[in-house]
Amino acid sequence: MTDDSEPAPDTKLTRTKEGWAREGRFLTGRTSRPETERLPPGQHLVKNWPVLDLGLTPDVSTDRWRLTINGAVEEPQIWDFAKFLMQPRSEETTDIHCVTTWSRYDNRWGGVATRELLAVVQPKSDAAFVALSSYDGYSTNLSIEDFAAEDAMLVHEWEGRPLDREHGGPVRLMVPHLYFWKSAKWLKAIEFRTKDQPGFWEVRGYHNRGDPWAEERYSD
Ligand SMILES: Nc1nc2c(c(=O)[nH]1)N[C@H]1C(S)=C(S)[C@@H](COP(=O)(O)O)O[C@H]1N2
Ligand SMILES: [Mo]
Repeated sequence: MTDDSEPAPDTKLTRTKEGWAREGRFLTGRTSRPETERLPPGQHLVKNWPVLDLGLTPDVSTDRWRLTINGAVEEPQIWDFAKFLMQPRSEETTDIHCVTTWSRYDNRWGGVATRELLAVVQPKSDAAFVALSSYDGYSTNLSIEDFAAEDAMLVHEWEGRPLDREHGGPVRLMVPHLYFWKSAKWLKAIEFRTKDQPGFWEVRGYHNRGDPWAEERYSD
């Protein structure tokens, strides 16, 4: 496991993706809606499941995994893996859309719906954003509405098996209506906030929201 205070690495991929944001790479200028077009503009389908991250793969066993949920909530939580498994279970089959232009259809997930988590922690009325942080030092941000999407989940299973470590196991976020960089792997903390806090890619030229059908790839 990597140290929490370790700065995010300046890898070749990180520098390349920052360059894409500056150039507006892959923008088609088209807009489409999920109801009419399953594949968002500028995306292509893949059958395999690529691994994308900062190049660190934290080794967090289910024994040592903890999820801290705090900030503007009535009932802050620290869940261990057993407590996570005690929450009502959900299953969803969703598509993945990565900003680097690959999409993958029909991923079957098992885990806990974000709506179940919201029911437990009870966000205060002025909580408008969530800040997610991960065991590799990664961070990302969502509006509370996007976090609360009906099909958004904290997932620990993929295709009926434990989620692979390289894909964010033991537990990652899965928010299917936004680009996949919003779906933090190796989830460590969820902070409910009254003010937004842009994350790793959001401060490096990527869009604050990231709707694939509106091609919200970059910040301008
Ligand atoms: N903790 C963490 N979560 C992360 C990332 C990361 O580097 N660290 N990368 C994001 C990006 S850019 C993508 S496309 C997806 C990739 O998930 P996958 O490797 O399972 O395909 O994870 C997202 N979540
Ligand atoms: Mo990505």
